[in-house]
Amino acid sequence: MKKGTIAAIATAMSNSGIGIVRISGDEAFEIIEKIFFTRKKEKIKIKESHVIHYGFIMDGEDTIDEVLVMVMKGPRSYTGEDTIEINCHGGVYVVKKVLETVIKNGARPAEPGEFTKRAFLNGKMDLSQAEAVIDVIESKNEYALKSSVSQLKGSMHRKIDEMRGEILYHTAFIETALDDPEHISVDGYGQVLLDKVDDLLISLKKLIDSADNGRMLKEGIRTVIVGKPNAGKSSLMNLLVGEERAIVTDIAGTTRDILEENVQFEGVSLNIVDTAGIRKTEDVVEKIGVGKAISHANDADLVIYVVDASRKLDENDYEIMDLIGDKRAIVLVNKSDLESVVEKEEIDKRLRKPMIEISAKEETGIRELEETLKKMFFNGEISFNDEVYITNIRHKAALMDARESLRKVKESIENQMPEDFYSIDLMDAYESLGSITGETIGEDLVNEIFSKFCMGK
Ligand SMILES: Nc1nc2c(ncn2[C@@H]2O[C@H](COP(=O)(O)OP(=O)(O)O)[C@@H](O)[C@H]2O)c(=O)[nH]1
Ligand SMILES: [Mg+2]
Repeated sequence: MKKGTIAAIATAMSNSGIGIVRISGDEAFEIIEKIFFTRKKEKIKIKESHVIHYGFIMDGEDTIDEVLVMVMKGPRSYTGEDTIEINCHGGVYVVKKVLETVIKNGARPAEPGEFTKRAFLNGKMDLSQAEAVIDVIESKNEYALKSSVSQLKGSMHRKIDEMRGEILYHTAFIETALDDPEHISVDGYGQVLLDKVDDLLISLKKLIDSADNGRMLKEGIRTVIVGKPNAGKSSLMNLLVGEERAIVTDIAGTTRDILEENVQFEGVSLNIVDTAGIRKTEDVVEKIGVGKAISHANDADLVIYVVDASRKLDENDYEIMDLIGDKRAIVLVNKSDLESVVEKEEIDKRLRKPMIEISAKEETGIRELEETLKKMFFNGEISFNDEVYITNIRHKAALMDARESLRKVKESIENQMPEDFYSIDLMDAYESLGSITGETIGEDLVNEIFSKFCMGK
């Protein structure tokens, strides 16, 4: 660990009510005592932990600001070290001046994420919890927040520890038995281990599969509105967003580029993309738009296919139906305020997807759309249970490595290989899982992870 007492501004760099300068390290108390005075310019001694003092930060004879100073003695602090937090007035200039004064008196500027890195290195949290700290900060919806907080409280840590515990137990048993064959027999142990490995593989599969949901919870469900020109896609977009974001006209080909908006829906984010109407066209710009529409539809978690009820299906509709056949999709039969001529049975026969009649103009059918969404993604109800969701690709990769190693163990058992073969792969799985909690990873990777943190965290 890089030594020294570190300091940084922990709050946003914009004018606000208060701004916080945080200091952590052996000299934190010494430094604050050099610059912190009462109104009568008497020194303030730091004795007790977890108290707040009122006073002034001074740079020599200059009074910089009137502040509150919070004292946390290690290990009872975020970093595990002696920590001072100076609450000053929240002006960008004044907060910077306070930080400068702290640095002049012996601290060095912290690197991004260095406070949390120290918390990790000092054993205050494991790596998965440290990573959850960024996730909490970056949470954009209720779900993302809840799953990050659950990880912060150690849900992932416990899950991983449990699996590692099992693996270690069996490896130790094999090793001891091989060392002491007269007293411990490994006869029939293959079957015992096989059952255990199968259990572990199931747990791993569940976690790995949760990554897709985890991503959707964290970043939002990638939703793409497609349909032929003039079906009412942009009108629907505006209705969902609640404002006139997309241009709506009766001229086919109005939307040429894609337009993305984020909508909150019962605690989940939908990232909705409005696209150019899909049709054969010679217009160069529109063609690019159509290409983009198709590629977005391919990557989507959810496709909303808008059909114009007042027109019959045409070749564009058939092309779209081919495109989205195997995607998670909802059919919205729009313009239900007009006389309906579209062949709904034909759509149903081809797609077998939920179909809802709406009118973007009269704003009807949106409730049904929401109900259908809930059913599709959350089995009818959106409730966060304490299940562990994987929201981090690093974790997912490590779980997949562990799965690979356990599959090799399984193979060795099935091929009746000697027992020492098992333990090598078991230990590999143990190591891979350990990289999630940070027990088995190198300094470089640790540094890389924390460098992505924000300043002052
Ligand atoms: N009657 C009726 N007209 C609609 C409805 N939705 C959209 N429109 C009209 O259909 C035309 C095309 O709408 P727009 O949203 O631009 O379609 P897009 O090309 O699919 O984006 C516009 O004139 C809209 O006012 C609806 O539910 N009912
Ligand atoms: Mg449009």
